[in-house]
Order: sequence, then C-alpha cells, then structure tokens
Amino acid sequence: MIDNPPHRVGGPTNPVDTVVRGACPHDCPDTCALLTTVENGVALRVQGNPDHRHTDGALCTKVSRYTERSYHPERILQPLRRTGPKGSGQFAPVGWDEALDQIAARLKAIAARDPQAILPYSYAGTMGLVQSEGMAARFFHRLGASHLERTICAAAGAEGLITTLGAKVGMKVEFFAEAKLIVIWGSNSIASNLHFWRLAQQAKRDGARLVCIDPRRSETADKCHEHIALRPGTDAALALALMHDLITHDWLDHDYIAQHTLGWDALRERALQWPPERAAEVCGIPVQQITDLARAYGTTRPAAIRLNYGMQRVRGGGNAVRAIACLPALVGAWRHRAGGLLLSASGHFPIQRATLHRPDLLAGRQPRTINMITIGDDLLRDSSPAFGPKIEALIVYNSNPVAVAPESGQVVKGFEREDLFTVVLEHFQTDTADHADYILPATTQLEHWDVHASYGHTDVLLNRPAIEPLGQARSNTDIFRALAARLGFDDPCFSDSDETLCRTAFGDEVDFQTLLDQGFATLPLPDAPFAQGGFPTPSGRCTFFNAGLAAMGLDGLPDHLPNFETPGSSELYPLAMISPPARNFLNSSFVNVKSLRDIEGEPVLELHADDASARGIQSGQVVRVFNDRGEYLCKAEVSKRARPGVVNGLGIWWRKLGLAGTNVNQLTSQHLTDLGRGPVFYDCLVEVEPAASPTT
Ligand SMILES: Nc1nc2c(c(=O)[nH]1)N[C@H]1C(S)=C(S)[C@@H](COP(=O)(O)OP(=O)(O)OC[C@H]3O[C@@H](n4cnc5c(=O)[nH]c(N)nc54)[C@H](O)[C@@H]3O)O[C@H]1N2
Ligand SMILES: Nc1nc2c(c(=O)[nH]1)N[C@H]1C(S)=C(S)[C@@H](COP(=O)(O)OP(=O)(O)OC[C@H]3O[C@@H](n4cnc5c(=O)[nH]c(N)nc54)[C@H](O)[C@@H]3O)O[C@H]1N2
Ligand SMILES: [Mo]
Repeated sequence: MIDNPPHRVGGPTNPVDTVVRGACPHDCPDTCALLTTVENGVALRVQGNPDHRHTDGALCTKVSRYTERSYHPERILQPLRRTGPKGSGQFAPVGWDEALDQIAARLKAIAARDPQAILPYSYAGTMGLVQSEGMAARFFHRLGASHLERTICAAAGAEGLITTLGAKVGMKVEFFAEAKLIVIWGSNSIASNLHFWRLAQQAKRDGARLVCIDPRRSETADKCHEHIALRPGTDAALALALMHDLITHDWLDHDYIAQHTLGWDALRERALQWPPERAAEVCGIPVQQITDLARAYGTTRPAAIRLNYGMQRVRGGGNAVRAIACLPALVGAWRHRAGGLLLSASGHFPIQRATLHRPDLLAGRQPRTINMITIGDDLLRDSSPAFGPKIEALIVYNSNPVAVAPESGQVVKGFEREDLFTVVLEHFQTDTADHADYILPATTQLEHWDVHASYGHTDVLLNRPAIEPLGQARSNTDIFRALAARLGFDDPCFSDSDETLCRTAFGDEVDFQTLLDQGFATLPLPDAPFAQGGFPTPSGRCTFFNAGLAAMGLDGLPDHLPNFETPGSSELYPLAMISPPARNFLNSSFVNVKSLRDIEGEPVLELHADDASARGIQSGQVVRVFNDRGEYLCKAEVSKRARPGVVNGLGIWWRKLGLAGTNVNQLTSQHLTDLGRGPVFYDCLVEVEPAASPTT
C-alpha cells in the first residue's frame, strides 16, 4: 500500500504517470536514488534521480533493468512447500496460513529444546535497514536463536579501518573530483562503483593522475594512467614499501605525524624493513612501479586513495587495510578535503541499531555465534560442548549462500541434510531456494518501504513503495511479524509498521520530513573530516601501533601476511585464482535476468597466454578448474586481463545456470582472515586443464 501520496509529475507528455522516489537496495557503494514511473499500478521504468547529486540521473545497466527483474516470469509469487528430495527444486503451492502455521510449529518445537539450534542466515540482498534486519533481528533476539556473524564481505577491511582510523569513515566521495592523484586500490570502479568512476574521470579531465592497483587488468585499470598488477594478497608489502620510500626521501608531513598519529617510531622501523626491492619480489612487479608510485604519492597534493573490498579477501586482508590506511597520515593528505582515503563511509551514519534490532529482547540470554563463511562445515557438525547444538533449522533471507559462500561442496552437503528444516524468503528459486522446505515469496524494493545508509557516500535515502506487492508476495518484515504472532511474541515492537521502522532507523538524527519530501538527506559532516586530526579512535589519533591488538597477542603494527595458499607452495595447484564480480551481475543477483546474462554470456576464466599455452588451452575452450575442494567447468578466455600465474574466474554464477552445476565457490576455502573473521575468496590455488569432453 502506498501510505503517502507519491510525487506526481504532470505535463502534456505524461499526464497519468506517477513518479515514486526510492533507493536502490543493492549491495553497492553507490546507493542510488531511484525514480520509478508508475502507470495504472504498473512500474514502467526505473531511472536515476537527477536531483540526487551522487546518482546524478544515471543508473548502472543492472538496476536500469529493475522492472525486468521485478516482473520476471519466474518471480516466486506464492508460498511453496517441498515435494521432492532435498535440493531437487520440486515444490507445490501452499497457502500462507498453512505455511506459516507449519513453520511456526516446527520452530516452536526446536526452540523448546534449544533455540540456538535455529540459525538466521542473511546478508545484503537488500541493504535497507528495515527489510534487512529491522524486524528479523527482533524476531531472532526474542526467539534466542544463534547469532550469525555477518562477515562474508567486508569484515577484514572494517577491522583494518577501525583499528587504524577508529571507525568505517573516510573522505567524502564528492571531493575525489578535486584530487590530483587518485589511487584506485583493489577496486574495479567501472563495474562496482560506477558513480565514483564519474568523479575520477572528472579529476582526470582536470589533470589528475590515476593509478590502479589490481592483479586483474580490469576495465578500470584499462582507463587509468598506470596499472600495478600485483599478486593477490600482497598489498601490505606494497604499502610498506611505499612508506619506506616516503621515509627515505622525507616526503613526510612531520607536523601531521607528530600531532595526529600514534606509534610513528615503531611504524618507521617496520617500514624500513621493506625496501622496494623486497616488496617487488613479493608482489611480482617491477621495482620502478613502486618507487614511481611512492614519488607521486609523496609529492602530489591532494592525493586520494579509493580502496575497495577486493583487496581484503585474502588471509592478510585486515593487515593490508591497516597498512594502506596509515599512508594518508604520513603525507598529511587528510589536511585537504580532496585528500585521504575512502574504503567505507558507513561509520558516519547515526544508525539507531539498538532501537531497531532490540537486543534487549534476548533478556540476558547469550546465544552462540556462527560465522556465515563456515556455514558449509557448521551445517555438518553434530552437537558438542564446544559447538553447542547441531543446527536444526535455517531461516534464509536476503542471501544465496549455496552460490556465494565458500567451499560450496560442503555448503550443498549441509543444505541437503534431510533433517535440516530450511525456510527461504526469496524473489526467485535460487540455488539456495532449491534446498528449502518452504520458499516464502518476498517483495522487491518497488513493493515495500525502506530506508538506507550508504557505504560509498554520506546521504540517507528513503524508499517508498511504488506498486502493490505482486501476487501473494509479502515483505520480509511482514513475514517476521506473522511468525512472531504465531510464536506468541506479543511485545508491542512486533506491531511496528514499516514506516515506523523507517523513522526508528535514524531516530531524531535525520529529519524524516526531508526524506519524505525529497527522498534523501545529506549528513552534516565537515568537508575534510580529519584535517585537524580528531580520528574516532580512543586517542583521537590515527593509530599506526595499536596497543589493543598487541595486548591480544597480535601484531601491534600492520605487516604483510602471505596468503594461506601462496603460489609455489603447491605443485598440484600452481595458479592463484581470484573471483571478482562480473559487471552485469551483483554477486549472484541478476544472473537469472536474461538480458544481463546474455551480456555476460557464459562463466569465464581469464588466463594469461603463457599459462594457457603451457596447458594447451585456447580461448573459447571449456576448461576444468580444480583443486582438492572440487571442480568447476567454464569457458577459457586467454586474455591480457590476467597476469601470469593468476587466473580470474568472474563471479558469481548461479550453479544451475553454469556449465556443469557448480560455480567458482566450489573451489574457494572456508579459511578466515587475520582480522574480522572475514572470507578469503581470493586466496585460492587451482589448476586448470582442458575439460575431458568438450561441450562447445
Ligand atoms: N557490478 C557489480 N557491482 C558490485 C558488486 C558486483 O558483484 N557487481 N558487488 C558489490 C559488493 S558486494 C561489494 S562488497 C562492493 C565492492 O566490491 P568488490 O568485490 O570489492 O568489487 P571491486 O570493486 O570490483 O573490487 C574487486 C577488485 O579487486 C581486485 N582484487 C582481487 N584480489 C586483489 C588483491 O589481492 N589486491 C588488490 N589490490 N586487488 C585485488 C579484483 O581483481 C577486482 O578488480 O561492490 C559492489 N558492487
Ligand atoms: N567467489 C566469490 N564469492 C563471493 C564474492 C566474490 O567476490 N567471489 N563476494 C562476496 C561478497 S562481497 C558478498 S557481499 C556476498 C554476497 O552474497 P549475498 O548477500 O548472498 O548476495 P546475492 O548473491 O546478491 O544474494 C542476495 C539474495 O537476496 C535476495 N533478495 C534481495 N532482496 C530481497 C528482499 O527484499 N527480501 C528477500 N527475502 N530476499 C531478497 C536476492 O533475490 C538474492 O537471491 O558474496 C560473497 N561471495
Ligand atoms: Mo560485498
């Protein structure tokens, strides 16, 4: 239902159109403001809001097809109950009441024994604060279910930032346009942060130098002045060598270091152990590239670093972010609004998490925590004193773990357990939904209320529903409300409407009327947040040496930690594989949208010509990519985008839409990062060979 009159645009050309202001729900730094044109209750098109400066009237190819996704003929529009064996994907329609009654009865029975045997599994299918954990967290807190550690994306980098800068904070993205040197580090901006790329191009036109640091020669690397194609997982070595040269050439801002940093002497000593020659060896790049970058970074003002999460999906990801996050303070880059670093801006937002998620509903209980990355192994564990109860029920929403979690062979085995009770709230019959006992049809962003923070800019966005829910779809919040009622949870918070939840998310910190009126509100923040220090650390300083980490027995200083799986460490699997996003998919979302899948074609593995010819592989050939964890078939693409020794398996295909029923995560491992207990998707050795029976 549309509770508020939407914004109407009249005019002779479009007299009956209604335009509804919304927000893109996807897991992307850009968090675009949307305008949905609705006619007779049907959403005709979705466009970028030209009034929102970060969106600037433009959308990515994926989200401009949002109506194709919402009205997709395969959208799940009624509750479904499993009729075949687990994983067979066979379901029959069932009424909402019957489905909810049966789910509630099953959860009640399990909870009577131990509610920790129930696990929510969710991530960022929608980034909306309401439809993600708004009502869900209340429900699971009240139930006393196991906690889920939601670390599958950004946890190592987050810890790296928090231990150095104090929070997930950084430059205001708009000022990148004024920088004279932009280092795009571990980020394929054109694919995954398009609106940032527009700012980088503006800076380029105004004379800025663009440097891209990425093992893959991405679309973004192609368009930068310089591409540093280092080995995966060697970024800390590079950062330390840059510091080495900043020190030996005295390209330092001594005053900034003295006033606004902590642990300089110790960091100096560490960095001096990393002459460029040593780092060049580790990174597999020419010494000159390091010394040139150090000179540029030490002598150009303002210099800005756009870090992204691509570089922290390796064992030492947390330390790599720590090392890089030290750089701006060394040269005093933070003094200028167009200098400094941005990995995530999300720590700037005054989200009222306790009011929204209500951890008080735990009433003193302290459920165990399960890490979402190790779901494969954890689903296969029996009860034990160390682990707690066996996982008996899984409620999945906003995530597709069978496709996106590492070591999918294990994940699938877990989801195939006949004694596991699985409920999946979804738009589509994903690989995960195939393994459900019940699939519940969820609304899309066009059909529900939500409010959004961003990790790539500093505006809050409101999403109003543009159309009524399709078919029998219900919002995540509505489904959790209904389950709460059936479990007898009568706290008034379970009756909060979605609009109330939208208001709760930021409380009085953001003017809700502004959100209602214009669809977005800008946080009041200084242009150059750390020009005079004032970092959100306990000391207010940028923390080079972190005493808290040292007290935990960890390294107080950032260092290079080699990958778990370093090339050369295995004769069987000599190639390092990374699996960055494909441009026209968003993680595993949109893979089933035909017009987008047609652009991507088939799952590909990019290889360097030397690695291909050594294996008798040609472009277009079907190859088997494998290691001890499993195998994956895809099309080889002999490509300049791959550096020698590294293969790029672009993600994340639905298993069932790939060539042989698996995807790249069949090969990735469940190891966790140095900090933050994050994933190591890009720390993975493989071998490649022509597939035994080439298809086409
Ligand atoms: N089109 C599209 N946009 C997306 C996504 C998507 O799937 N598709 N995903 C979204 C999500 S979930 C996130 S978290 C964000 C951020 O998304 P990220 O997944 O961080 O995506 P990218 O910005 O593409 O950064 C990945 C880049 O890091 C590179 N890389 C891999 N290993 C290393 C390494 O060891 N060192 C360095 N320096 N680089 C490395 C990869 O080659 C790739 O070009 O973007 C979001 N935007
Ligand atoms: N090999 C490899 N694996 C990776 C990565 C990689 O780079 N390489 N990237 C990792 C990263 S960065 C991330 S963030 C994770 C992402 O993993 P996920 O967060 O699981 O992301 P998606 O694959 O997009 O799946 C989201 C699902 O949520 C559903 N959804 C969307 N909106 C709603 C809603 O309102 N209600 C309900 N009920 N469902 C909704 C969508 O239909 C979709 O199926 O994957 C990780 N996996
Ligand atoms: Mo992510």
